[in-house]
Amino acid sequence: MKHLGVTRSSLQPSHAVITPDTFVRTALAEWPGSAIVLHIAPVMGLGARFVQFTAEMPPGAQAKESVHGYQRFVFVLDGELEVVLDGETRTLREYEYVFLPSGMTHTLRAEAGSRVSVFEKPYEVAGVTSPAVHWGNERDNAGAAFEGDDHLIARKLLPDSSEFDFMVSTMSFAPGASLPYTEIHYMEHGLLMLEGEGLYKLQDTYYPVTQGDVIWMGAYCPQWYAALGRQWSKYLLYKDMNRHPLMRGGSNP
Ligand code: UGY
Ligand code: MN
Repeated sequence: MKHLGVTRSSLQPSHAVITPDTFVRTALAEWPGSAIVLHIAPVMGLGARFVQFTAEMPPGAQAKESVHGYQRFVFVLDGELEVVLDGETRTLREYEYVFLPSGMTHTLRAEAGSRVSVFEKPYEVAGVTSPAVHWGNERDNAGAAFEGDDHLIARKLLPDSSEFDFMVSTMSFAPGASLPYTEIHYMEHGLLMLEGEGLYKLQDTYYPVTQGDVIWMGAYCPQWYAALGRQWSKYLLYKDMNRHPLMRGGSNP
């Protein structure tokens, strides 16, 4: 839909839909040689408190931990990513991931051309133990029926523990399945459509969405999704969790 500037991308005060035809590749110092598509960031001016980006890494490209000490969640979309930590090296392939806590020294190295989805966030201290490194494979996670609907499977990719100040999940919908009701909650979301297509209702607008699209949903943005097409659809979903809302939004004492 490049013709005459037409696009499905739309930025609104409570949400944003960002489609691949509008992606701009840029660079980050911590990711030399990789093309970075920075989808969601506080500089949008809409209130986002985290960063979501896709790193397109040519073979051999490397990345280091954030010099600012941000927590990092890295999910491999395709390719092969070697992760080197203190005394531990693992190679992650499609749909495998790692959570790297604040300040954890590490190197990420693309062993083949790779695309990775990354979420970063400053850790919010809350009088609980800080989280440790966590590895996983989305495909090994059986998940659970969401609110009793076995045509809608939620897979939590991190432990459901208050040590973590965010959760990343996948939500899988059979064609025709939908969220059971319009959700309104104080947590925000970052979303990447991994598979399939459907209709996302955000605030008062229904958006057709498909594989590769990104969505930001701000706090309290009314949200509902229904899957269309002939195959299951699946999205990767970031959500801030387990922290008091008065400690949010940059107004910490
Ligand atoms: O749990 C959630 O917040 C999730 N169901 N939201 C969403 O899919 N938009
Ligand atoms: Mn939600």
